Amino acid sequence: MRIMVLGGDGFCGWPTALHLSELGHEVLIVDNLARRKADVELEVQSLTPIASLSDRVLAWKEVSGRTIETSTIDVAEDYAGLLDLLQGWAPDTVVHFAEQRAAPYSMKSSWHKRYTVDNNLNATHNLLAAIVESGRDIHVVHLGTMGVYGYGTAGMKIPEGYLRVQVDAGEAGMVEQEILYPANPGSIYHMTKTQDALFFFYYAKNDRLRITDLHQGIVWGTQTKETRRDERLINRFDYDGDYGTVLNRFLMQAAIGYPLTVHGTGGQTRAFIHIQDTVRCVELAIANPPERGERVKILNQMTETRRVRDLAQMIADKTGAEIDRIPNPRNEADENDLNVENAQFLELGLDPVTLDEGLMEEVTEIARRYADRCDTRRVPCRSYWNSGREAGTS
Ligand code: NAD
Ligand code: USQ
Repeated sequence: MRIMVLGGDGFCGWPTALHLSELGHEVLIVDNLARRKADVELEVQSLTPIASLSDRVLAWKEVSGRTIETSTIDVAEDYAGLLDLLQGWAPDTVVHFAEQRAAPYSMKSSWHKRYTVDNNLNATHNLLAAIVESGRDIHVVHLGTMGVYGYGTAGMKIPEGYLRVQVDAGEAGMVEQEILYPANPGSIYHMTKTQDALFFFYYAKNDRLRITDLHQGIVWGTQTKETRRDERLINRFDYDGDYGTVLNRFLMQAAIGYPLTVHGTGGQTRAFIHIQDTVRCVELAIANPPERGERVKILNQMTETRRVRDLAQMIADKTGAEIDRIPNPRNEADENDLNVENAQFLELGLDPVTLDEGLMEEVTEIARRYADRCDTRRVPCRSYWNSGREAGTS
């Protein structure tokens, strides 16, 4: 298959591009390197020393004999360039990772809010409009987020995208319907993903585009089977207060002797998935597209749920790390239970990697190896959800 990976230089996109190439697909990475530029803006760098995109693909050629092509266009701004690629390179599938993905980054200032909205909505909408204009039957596999649902329910499992509801239709009695699960974003970033879901709903209905939306939990780990093959293929590792995600941050903090930064009570429960399972899930989603005319296929891409304070305690017990409870910069529920349906990927053959399987050790080992690259001034989260959170009054 010919597969374009939008955002293929990023944390999830790079290992996915390698995995798809290893499976024998033709791969084209499209990435405007915005993520590397954000590191410059934030005066931080990936904990792991990542090679440039051109060195990465050269190294992959040396190691595997396979070619990955690249293009550095901005898919949110260069509509004509994107259309040219869809028509000229002619992909069967486009995997879409090309969005600004950090909730704290999206909340830093009005500029960051506007950039996140402009970038994410235009990237997604340009892709959909360009596929229609190209006239090609291209399957879109998009990386969405568990955060489109919010993190609480009326007590049931969060279903995969659609909610069965009964509405009172008066004389017609109770009518059953399936609706898109109500959106409940917790940041500007998450809000863009709920808007993406509406774009998909519309284009699947109006233009019969084949679209799969993967509502992914927090990705942890750094290496996959392919990125381990050569130092120049190493994946990025974000540890800073904007882009670092909770489990990788805690593992890295423990490795360098920095107290674990639990926000608030740590009662927040979230869904998690290891990066090796991310690439496997994308493989499975590509192999199992919806039919033309079918509604958007939505799968929950996560393998387990954990409470933040339990993660911190588990890591503290293993490593002796201290736990630091800090005022929560985010406006989010102090405590929530989370129960998520993920039957579709299990039925497709996903054999989940879980936290108990030794891969936490690998993250710790990587964090220790590159500890000298860590700037501890960049560890605290300094992005506040609102003025009350900043002042510590709400
Ligand atoms: P990332 O920031 O590491 O990668 C995104 C890539 O997209 C970057 O390389 C960036 O340069 C590129 N990009 C952004 N805007 C672009 C544009 N306009 N044109 C071309 N390229 C552009 O993020 P990631 O962690 O790899 O996440 C990838 C996707 O997966 C995101 O959409 C994110 O919402 C989703 N996701 C990530 C996680 C996670 O824990 N990392 C969890 C759930 C969902
Ligand atoms: N948290 C801490 N301490 C920290 C960092 C985070 O307690 O040092 C808490 C946060 O307050 C939050 C939870 O941990 O309650 C998760 O935060 P996170 O930064 O790990 O994850 P999040 O902001 O939700 O975003 C990440 C990815 C995003 C993806 C999302 C999936 O950056 O791209 O969409 O996970 S999900 O969370 O399932 O919506």
